Amino acid sequence: MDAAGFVRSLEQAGFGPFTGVPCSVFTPLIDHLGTLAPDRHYVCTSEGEAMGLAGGFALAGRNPVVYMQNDGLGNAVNPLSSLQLLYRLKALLLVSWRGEPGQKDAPQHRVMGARLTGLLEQLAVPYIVLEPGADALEQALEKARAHGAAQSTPFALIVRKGYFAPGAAPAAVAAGDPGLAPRLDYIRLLAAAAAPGDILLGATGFSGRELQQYTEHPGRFYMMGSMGCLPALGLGLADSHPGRAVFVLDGDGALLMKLGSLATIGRRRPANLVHLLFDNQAYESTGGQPTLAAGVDFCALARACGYPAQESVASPEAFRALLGSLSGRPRPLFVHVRVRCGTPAGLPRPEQPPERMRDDLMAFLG
Ligand SMILES: Cc1ncc(C[n+]2csc(CCOP(=O)(O)OP(=O)(O)O)c2C)c(N)n1
Repeated sequence: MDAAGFVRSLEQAGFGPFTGVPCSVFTPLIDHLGTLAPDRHYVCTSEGEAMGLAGGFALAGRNPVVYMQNDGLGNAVNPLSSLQLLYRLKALLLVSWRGEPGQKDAPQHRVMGARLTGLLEQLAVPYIVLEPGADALEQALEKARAHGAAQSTPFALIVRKGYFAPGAAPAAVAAGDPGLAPRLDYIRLLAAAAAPGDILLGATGFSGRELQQYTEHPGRFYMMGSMGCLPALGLGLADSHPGRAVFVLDGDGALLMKLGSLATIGRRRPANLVHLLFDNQAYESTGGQPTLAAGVDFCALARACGYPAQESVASPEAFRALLGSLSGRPRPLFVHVRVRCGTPAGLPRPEQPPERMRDDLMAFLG
């Protein structure tokens, strides 16, 4: 399906504006939405927030569209149940079907992939699995429109991998500043400088995959999925292992999704935690869609939340110097690293199953 034609069909059927959080299934769609006026497409930070925004549009008599990965449906369940379904507010949900049973996909999609339709049924959100073609879309939109008119509650279109035809060179892709170094340059420096007993935690997105694939540090752990949860996971480990330094390798999309963890860490102030934010201003691993990071002063946020020290770094040389002086710095230390998009071609997904990664880390921790 051509993304521009898809948006045209939805808008002609009275749906809009659009908001949501990316999944690679929607890359051509979001690239196209990025070319529209900002009041037709709102970039936002989490699926739950997107449902709040949709609630406002629905109260204003509009028919908002929220796109999300099925993993992100978890974030949307709370407002769905106590906003949209409670107040009976319309929303058209576009939910990707990662981990569809019988299809090959990354492990983090297995549980939700198998439960997606059952979860929507439990929530009493009717759905259609979109079949290819304009006629199937027209019929689905007619059902969604009729449901909204009769029930005034959300309706979901489940979108499979490959539904959207790849677009031309995306106008909205945030490649970042080409004068900056890529994230992997920093991850390699960190892994080489870390003591053997340190813990290195990589977030969902490319920081975790690069850490897992391109370093050998025995204390590394890749948290695939559970986007935004890594700083809190790091705090749990840091407080349980005060003798080890814990490095949290975060992404800007992930941190923005659960910004509250800055306050949780800032209150507890673990003296062994270093929070590294690799800020490429993009959801790079789902196709490079822009995040809202541009213009956000992350060091000021960390300071305001109680981190006693913050650093901004924009070159591997400065990072190397910082690593050399870590022991003398107050912690938790927040390090804002400006990076450009870019990861080695063919970055593979880890072959170890998640349980194996858990076992490896727990064995390392003793
Ligand atoms: C709750 C939830 N929503 C959406 C996704 C899909 N997703 C996986 S990685 C990612 C982008 C993460 O962006 P960022 O933290 O900036 O890291 P980068 O991809 O740039 O490495 C998204 C949107 C997800 N896994 N979970």
